[in-house]
Parts: sequence; structure tokens; C-alpha cells
Amino acid sequence: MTNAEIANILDQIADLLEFQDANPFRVRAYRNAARSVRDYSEPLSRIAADPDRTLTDIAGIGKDLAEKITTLLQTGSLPMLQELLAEVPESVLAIMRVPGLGPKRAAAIYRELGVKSLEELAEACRQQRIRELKGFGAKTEESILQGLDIAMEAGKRLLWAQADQIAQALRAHLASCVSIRQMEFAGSYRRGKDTVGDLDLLVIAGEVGETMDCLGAYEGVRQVLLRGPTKMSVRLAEGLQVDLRVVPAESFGAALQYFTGSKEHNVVLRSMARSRGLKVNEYGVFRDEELIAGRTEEEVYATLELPCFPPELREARQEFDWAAAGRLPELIELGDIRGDLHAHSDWSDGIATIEEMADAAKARGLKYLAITDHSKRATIANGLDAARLRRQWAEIDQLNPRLKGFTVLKGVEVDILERGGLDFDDKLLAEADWVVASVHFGQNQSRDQITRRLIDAVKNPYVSAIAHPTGRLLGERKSYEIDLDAVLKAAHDHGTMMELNAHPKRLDLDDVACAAAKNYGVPIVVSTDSHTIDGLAAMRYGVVQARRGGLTKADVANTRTLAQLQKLLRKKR
Ligand code: DGT
Ligand code: CA
Ligand code: CA
Ligand code: ZN
Repeated sequence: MTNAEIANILDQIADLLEFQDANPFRVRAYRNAARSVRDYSEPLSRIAADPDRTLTDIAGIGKDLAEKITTLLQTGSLPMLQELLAEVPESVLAIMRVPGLGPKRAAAIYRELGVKSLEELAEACRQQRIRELKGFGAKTEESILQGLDIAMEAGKRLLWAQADQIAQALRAHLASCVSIRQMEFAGSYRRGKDTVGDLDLLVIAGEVGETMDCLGAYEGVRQVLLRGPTKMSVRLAEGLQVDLRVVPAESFGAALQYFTGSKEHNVVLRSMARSRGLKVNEYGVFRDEELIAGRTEEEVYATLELPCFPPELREARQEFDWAAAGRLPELIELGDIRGDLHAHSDWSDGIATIEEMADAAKARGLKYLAITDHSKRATIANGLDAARLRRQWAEIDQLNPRLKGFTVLKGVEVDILERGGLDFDDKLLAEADWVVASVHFGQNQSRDQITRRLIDAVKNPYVSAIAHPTGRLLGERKSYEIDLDAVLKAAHDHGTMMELNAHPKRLDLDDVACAAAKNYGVPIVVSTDSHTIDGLAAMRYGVVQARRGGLTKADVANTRTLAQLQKLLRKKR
């Protein structure tokens, strides 16, 4: 059982408890645990199997939860969950998962209108019966209908980070298969796309049958969809499909190139080949009938005098122009990152203390970390008022001398208010080392309104960066309406940076928007927005998106030393 699966079960328990109107603290404990487990870098199954270690060492996991997780790992199920599930009709669970609804509202709809399924929910919306309920309105009804669309769409693709966890587990399983000589994942997963439709796996095999038996024996396989002479497709427990292709060694590079895609990139490549009298397909590069390349990707691209493009760039956007001009960007790497500029502590809705966050960031090789807890408007996130913020900063001042070679920046994530303006006055913000401003409320406003709010924030001399600038949550919520060009132009004019929020559900700005920001000369900050120490690991996901946007080390502000970063910030003020 993967960490993601455990986390999903803990979240489901929290949902069910909330649905039953249980004690909010109990609900919160399960939510925090789910977050902690989801972010945890090491498989919990390994810790549980080690007699010298205990699950209670993980933040947010107490004795009771540790026992439950152990039961889950040992038996694959949990009596408590079964009991809760028995009290709620199966189809009602789907209602809770509709984005924008949640357990509380689902409970109201179920109890007051008797709505028991997604179909009945859509019907109730269309008959405008939802808006009659206390606490609901026409807007809610509309957003539920939209949420229904997204919910049905979302079932089909996984977040890249989830696909990555599965791919790594599968790779580890197949590593013990002696008949596999070489293996590589291709497709959208290799290109680092924010969501992944299915996994494409290529292998060179000694024994095809044995290789396919190995895949079939993977514990995560729920169904074998197809097993042919060179191709096998299976469906995993998480719903993800895996396409395995066994290819000859002399074609491995050509197959890897072909199945990495994207389709659009390959279309351009094939037409370039044709104009040289060559033919490219998944078996190789051919002149007339003669195979002239195919063993490696480098070789395939070289026959067309092209560089071996990093997979993240293969989207037929600008990569062929860059190659023609000999100016393929040298993409940023994880090791270039020197600091993290968006993180939460237990002063607001994070789980770890400031010191724990700092130690963890330092252990990851970073040199600085900005603690950016929420401002007071974010009451549900336990946002800080001016007095608490000053006390927090005083604590950071005390902590810093002890950290040796590492600096915690006194930051804040200040809300951009619905009516415009920021949740703190300039006098307070001027005392911060680092300020990110973000929209959490009033996301349904018009494009003009939201754009104006953001531009006002960009113009503020003390706002360092705009956090998760478009507000999208993959699989849950589209980005709000926004004139991003206008915001980026203002950001350039006022020396404000833009965040690439590395949380796997956000990745906001996305790859395309990052490329646009670069064109405007706006520095990007790749930040994790972590609420746990393991959340800091999300930096990796941000860097993948940054690479897809064609960003180099120089384009990303938090690759700079702290002194260089501070110089950049002084320029703005
Ligand atoms: P996904 O799985 O929806 O996230 O996206 P991909 O890009 O992994 O697409 P997938 O799994 O359908 O196919 C993997 C790669 O194989 C794709 O990126 C390019 C190549 N490919 C698949 N079908 C075709 C096709 O009909 N024409 C061309 N040119 N390439 C194809
Ligand atoms: Ca795929
Ligand atoms: Ca596929
Ligand atoms: Zn945040």
C-alpha cells in the first residue's frame, strides 16, 4: 500500500466524520495525518516493517493513528472505516467528493433533499432546488454543476506526483525481473506534464513472456487488459493504466523517442525527416529501407542534426526554433535551488514548528527559508494578526543565530482582500524580509475585478511575489478569470516576482505561463508552500514545471544566494 493510498483513506475517514458532524478536532487530526503521510518521502510500509522504528515519529501521527495505519498495512482494510462506510450510502460518498461541496454541504443536501447520487445532484441543480437550502445560493448551484463536470473529467488523469510514486514503485518491482535488460518510462510522465493519462513503459527483454509475467505479478495490478506478442496493458489499483512495450535493442532509442512524444513534437520531427529524404518511426530512422539510427535517442536526433531535447521541452512550442538558432536553454536543475520562499509553520495551518521547518530545509541543502504564514483574513487557516506576526518574527530573530549558515526569512502570505487592497498595512509589510500576496477569497469575481486586485498587489512596494497567481487546483478547480498578460506586464514594471507554486495540485504558474513570464523579464520563484517538513520535497515538482517552461537557473530567483536575492529585493523597494 503506497503512502498516497493510506493518505486517501485517512482523508476519507475525515470526510465521513465530518459528514456525521463529528468533533472538528478529531476531523482535523485525520486531515493533518493524511497530509503528513501524503508528503512523507519514505514508504510507511518500510517503517512499519522495521522493528526498530515507529510510525509515531512522523509529524501528526499519534499512537492511535499509528495503530490504525499498521492495521491498514497488515490487512489492507480498517474496521473503523468499514463501520463508517456502513452508515453512509456508497453513492453519497461520490457527492462529498464533488469539488466545491465537501462533507458538510453534502450532508445538508442528502438530509434535506434526499439526494443520493451524482445524477440526482445534477438534477437537483437543474431544478434549482439547491439554492433553496439554507446557506446555499444560485452561485453555489452553478459551481456544483461545474464541479460535477470536473469530477467526471478528473477521474481519468492522475497528478504527475501520484504517477511518479506509482512509477517508482513499479520500477522497483521490475528491477528484480532478470529478463529485463533495460527499462524506461516514456509518454507524458517522462515529459513531466502536470497530469498523466497513462504510463508508457519500454523494455528490452531477454524473455518476453517472463517479462510480462513479472508485470502481471506486480501487487498493484488489478486487471490485465491485453497481452499480445510485444505489448501488454494492465490497470492498477489507482485506476492508472500501464502500457508495456517490449522493443528490440536496435530500436530502443527510436521507440523511446516515439513514445515519449509529444505527438505534436513527433509530427514536426517526421516532417523534418521527410524533407531530408529520411523516414522516422518507432523502429528507427531509415534511408530508403536501410536502418541508419535507432539504438539511442541521441543517435535518432543526430541524424536530423538536432540536439537530444530534454523530454520536458518536447511539446512543439519553441524547441525547434531554439535548436535551429543553436540556443537551446540550459534548463534549471533541482540542485540549482538555494532557498524556499513559501512555507507554513504551526503558527497558522502548518504542522511543524519554525525550527523543525528550518532544520529540514537545511538538511535538504538549502541556505534560506521564508516562513510565510497566513494573514488574519484566512481565519480557517488560523491566520495571524499584526501582534502575533510580530511575535513570530521576534522568535525568528532569536532562532537565526543558532542556525549557522542558514537563514529563516521573516515572511508573510498576505491575503489580497475581496474589495481590493491587502490584509496588512504597508508599515507592517515594510518590516518583513519577504512578502507573498495571494488571492484566497472572492475567486468568483469578474476578470476585471480579479485582474485589478492582482495588479494593485503587484504595485505594492513591499510585495515580493504573487503566490499561486492563477489559483488553479488540478482536478478540483479551474483557475480564476484573469488577464495574465496585464499582470505580468505590471510585475515587470514594478519589479515583482511571480511564484511557481510547486505543490503537485497547483503547479501555478504553469509551464506556459512561466514561459510568458520569462518573456516579460519577470523572475520566477519556485516555492513549495509546504505545511509539513516533507512538503519541502515538492520542490522537485516545481523544477520539472519550470523546465517545461524553458526556464534556466538565471530565470529563477531562488537559485540566487541570499545576498543576491536581497539585492534584487532592495531594487524594488
Ligand atoms: P497521456 O498518456 O494522455 O498523459 O499523454 P501521452 O503523451 O503519454 O500520450 P499516449 O500515452 O497516448 O502516447 C504516448 C506517446 O506515444 C505520445 O506522446 C506520442 C506517441 N503516440 C501515441 N499515439 C500516437 C499517434 O497516433 N501518432 C503519433 N505521432 N504519436 C503517437
Ligand atoms: Ca501516456
Ligand atoms: Ca499510452
Ligand atoms: Zn501558502
